[in-house]
Amino acid sequence: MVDALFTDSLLPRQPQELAPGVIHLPGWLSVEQQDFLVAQFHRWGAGSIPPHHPEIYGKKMSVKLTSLGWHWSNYSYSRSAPEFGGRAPASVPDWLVGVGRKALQDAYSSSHASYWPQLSEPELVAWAATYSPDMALINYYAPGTSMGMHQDKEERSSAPVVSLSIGQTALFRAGNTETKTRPYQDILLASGDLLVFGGPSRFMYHGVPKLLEGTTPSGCLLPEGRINITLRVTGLHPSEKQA
Ligand SMILES: O=C(O)CCC(=O)C(=O)O
Repeated sequence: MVDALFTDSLLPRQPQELAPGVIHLPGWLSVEQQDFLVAQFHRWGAGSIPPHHPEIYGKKMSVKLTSLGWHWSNYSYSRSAPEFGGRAPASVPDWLVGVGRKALQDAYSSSHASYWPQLSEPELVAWAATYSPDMALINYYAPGTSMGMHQDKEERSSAPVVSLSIGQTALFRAGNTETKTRPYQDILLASGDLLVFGGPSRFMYHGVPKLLEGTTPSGCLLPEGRINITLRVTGLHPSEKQA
C-alpha cells in the first residue's frame, strides 16, 4: 500500500547525470514544443522518405524510421535512399540545430553535469554553440515495439547525441561502452524528456526494451506510441557514402 505511494511514476523526476556524459533532463520540452514536434513528425513523414521499418541484416526493425540530413540503413549513412527511388532526405532545419545547441547548454551546465566536459560556464556555452548536427533520426514506436541494445557508432564524430522523447513513456536502458549486457541502468523517458549522451559515454550501448502502457499524457497530439528524435553529427562529407 505505502509502496504504491512512492513508485517512480509518482515521485518528482529530477535532472540527473546517469554516468559521465549521460544527462537526463525530465520535462525539458514544453507541451507546445512537443505539439510542434508532433506536427513536424507528420510533415517529415509525408516527405521524400516515409517512415518505414528498416532492415538490419535482413530482419525488419519493429520501430519505424525516417531521417533528416542523411539516410540511415543497415548501420550506414548515405545521402539518398535507394529503397525510395534514390530520393534524398530533407536537411536538418536551422531551428532544430538550435534545439540541439540549447539541449547541450542545458544538459552540460555545471548544475547538472559534474564530470563532463569540465568546462567553465562561459567555455561551455561557447562549446555548445558550435554543435552542428547534420542528421536526425526520427523513430516512431507503435505500442508494443522496442529497440535492441546497440551503439550509435556510424558517425565519425564523437560529438554528443541529443535525444528527445514525445508520447508514451519508454523504458530506456543506458548501458556501458563494452558490451550489450550489464552493467546498465534503466530509466524512464517520458514525454518531453531530454537525454544527452556524450564524452566517455558517447558510444555506450543503449536500447528501449519497452513502452509503458497508459502513459500518453492527456492532450498529447500523438494519440499512441512514441516519437524519439536523435540529433547526431555524422562527421561525414556530403559527397561521401558509407558501405
Ligand atoms: O528511442 C530511444 O530513446 C533511443 C533511440 C535510439 O537508440 C536510436 O535511434 O539509435
